Amino acid sequence: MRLSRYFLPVMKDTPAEAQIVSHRLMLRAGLIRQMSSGIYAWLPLGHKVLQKISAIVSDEMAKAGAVELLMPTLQSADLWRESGRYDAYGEEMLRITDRHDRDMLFGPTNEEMITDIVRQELKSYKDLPLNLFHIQWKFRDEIRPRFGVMRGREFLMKDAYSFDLDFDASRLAYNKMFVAYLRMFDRMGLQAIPMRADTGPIGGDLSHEFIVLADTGESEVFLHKGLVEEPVPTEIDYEGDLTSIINSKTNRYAATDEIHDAAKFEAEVDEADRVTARGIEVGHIFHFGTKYSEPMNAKVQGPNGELIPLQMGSYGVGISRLLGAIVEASHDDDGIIWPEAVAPYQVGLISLRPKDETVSAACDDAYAKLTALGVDTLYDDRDERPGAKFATMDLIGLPWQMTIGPKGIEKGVVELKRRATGEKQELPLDKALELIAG
Ligand code: 5CA
Repeated sequence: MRLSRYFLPVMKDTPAEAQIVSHRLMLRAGLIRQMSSGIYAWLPLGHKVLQKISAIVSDEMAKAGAVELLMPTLQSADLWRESGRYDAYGEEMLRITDRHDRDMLFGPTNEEMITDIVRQELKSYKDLPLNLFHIQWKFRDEIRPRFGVMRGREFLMKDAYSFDLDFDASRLAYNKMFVAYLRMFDRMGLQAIPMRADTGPIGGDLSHEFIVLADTGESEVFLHKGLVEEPVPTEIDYEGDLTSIINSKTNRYAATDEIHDAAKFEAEVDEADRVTARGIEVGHIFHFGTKYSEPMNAKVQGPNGELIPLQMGSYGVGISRLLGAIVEASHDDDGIIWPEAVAPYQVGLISLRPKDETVSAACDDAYAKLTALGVDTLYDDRDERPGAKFATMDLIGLPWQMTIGPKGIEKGVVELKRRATGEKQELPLDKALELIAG
């Protein structure tokens, strides 16, 4: 992509309304703009990261056996009356009336809707297990939207829903999602620590939050130091035994402030191993059995012909919140440092003299070669001062910067900079391409 034809409105100054670094950097780097309180437009660069994150989430869901669909944002209030949550959900639900005076709502989550879809189609235990997920915008009329996309009113969520015949099968579905979450956050360059949590308005008997440690996190967390260092397996056999992976991630003390037990923490964890920190909840998984299937009459025929209510769980990831969490976890004074897997472009190509024909020809050549190698490149071909170009590239945080100017061309080299370390080297173009593509 040529920057001269792109839409990247960066800001030099720190926006006054932003209290935390990720919000400031997301505004400054031209990822988002606020349209009203807690509602954001995703500008091209931000939109691209959103898509990268969504693709990783979808991929890990598919590997764990979940199947993607897409449900609407608007829902009928009647479904929520069936489950009993229409009144219980309270002020956070945005209620809408259509022209026929029918009560609608902008979905804050989809347990009722997916239960409705499934109860109409599933007849027999032979149709199980089933796990369906979608990535769709949600609306929650948060009393205090803040920290940019971290606590928005409109936000993008991945929500998966599992359906099983009995408790054991349902726990297996929960475990698969648990492990898939470890993988997906790890692929995004994040260390997300699972913690037992309160089930809140979703309900149920078991839930875990996945928390990224960051000073600006909204929740306080307490955990054993060893959990931070626990590695995530690179490949997972979902047909194999997942309990050892889960145990290694849960057999030491870890709790959010909601269910923290100070006496237990002190008894179980040596003082030297105690971590008290702040964290961002990037995912939350729930096992709630028949909480929705009973009242909504979602049943299948069991092996002996009897009708059995479905055992369910739901599994959420805050996709738009993840951008904020990743920026909190990965930035420096100059701007964002995108982990490779979620970076909007892999390389920023900087032309030092776009008006010089030789330099332009060399840059166009490098751009064509990068593109041919499948390397997504943002090519700064604008007629701007080099200083401003470098500052923009550092701000938007692409993993590599390749700079081409008249001096380098004379020497037969380009300059390659690694954004994460600041390390620079001069080398011939073909060597630089090898390094980037390898
Ligand atoms: N139905 C369940 C799971 S599918 C559910 O809604 N869970 S949740 O309420 O915990 O939300 C799932 C994830 O969405 C959270 O872990 C969080 O990462 C994200 N999220 C929740 N509220 C917001 C918000 N206001 N702004 C941005 N992300 C949010």
